Amino acid sequence: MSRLRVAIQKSGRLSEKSLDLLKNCGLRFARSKDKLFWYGKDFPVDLLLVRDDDIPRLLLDGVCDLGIVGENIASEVMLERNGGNGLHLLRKLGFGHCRLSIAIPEDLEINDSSSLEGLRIATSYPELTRYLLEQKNVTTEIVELSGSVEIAPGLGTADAISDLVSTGTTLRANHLRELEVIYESQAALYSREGEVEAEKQALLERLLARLEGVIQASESKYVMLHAPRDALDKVTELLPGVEHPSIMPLEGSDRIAIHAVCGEAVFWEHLEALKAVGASAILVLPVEKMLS
Ligand code: PRT
Ligand code: ZN
Repeated sequence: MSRLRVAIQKSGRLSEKSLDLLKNCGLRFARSKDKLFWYGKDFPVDLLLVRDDDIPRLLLDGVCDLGIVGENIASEVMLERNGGNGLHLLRKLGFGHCRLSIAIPEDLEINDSSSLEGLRIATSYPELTRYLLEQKNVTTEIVELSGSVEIAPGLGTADAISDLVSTGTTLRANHLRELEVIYESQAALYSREGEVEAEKQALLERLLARLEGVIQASESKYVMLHAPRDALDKVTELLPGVEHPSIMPLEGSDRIAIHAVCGEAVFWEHLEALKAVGASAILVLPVEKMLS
């Protein structure tokens, strides 16, 4: 019987969320001693725990069928190995958000990337940076560094950097200013481009349906409330991302109970607006599983 092999990051920013996501899809693993290969117990999906940089290559080489990795790494390796092709993005996963930005010393008077022409840019993403700047018709000298890119301008080995940013703290600490975002990234599930044998394809589709359910459930809330019968339209309009609410009469009252799954975030502002049109007893509950 076919089994799917999924590569995830062993330890780092994406590890815990990648594993949680697969566990929430009902996957259970027997951990092996070397900790690199985890055998799937109830569902024929095994895990390979590796460095994130190796994941796109393991997919391209056919060692794994699926991989969870940042789009930044997948794009870099595809450009390096395959002219930008070879992997198929199946689903963005909603975590590991960051951006690849050009940053320059605070005192350098440049206002956009077109002024970078001919300058030296330090980065751990040489292919992606070169490709994205070429798209903007800017030619630079790329200085490839494997880490601590942010100190290159201070050391005089580069004029600017192209690096991942999330909060911007690292840039500020190194007296750098974010000039331009050139690429947005988040963790995503990838497969290899091309045909897959039927049995594996069926397994993949089952896993994807569960994944979709888990992601949708985590973004959804179940809302219950009471409201005047004639406020139904207003209430439905105010519930974020709702299509078909359930309506139930309340015994001996001109009020009704409304239950709905909200597909978008529910904020205090939404609840206050609902209260203002007459809603009461408003409850917001998490949704654990969902299969549509
Ligand atoms: O050991 P291994 O090779 O597996 O891990 P790694 O050290 O290469 O990667 P890791 O765990 O640091 O990051 C994994 C992935 O997380 C990256 O490929 C991105 O897709 C994503 N990610 C999200 C980030 C960040 N946010 C991030 N802020 N990756 C790196 N950073 C670094 C950035 O390089 C810079 O040094 O954090 C610093 C900037 O952060 P702020 O918050 O100061 O702006
Ligand atoms: Zn890495």
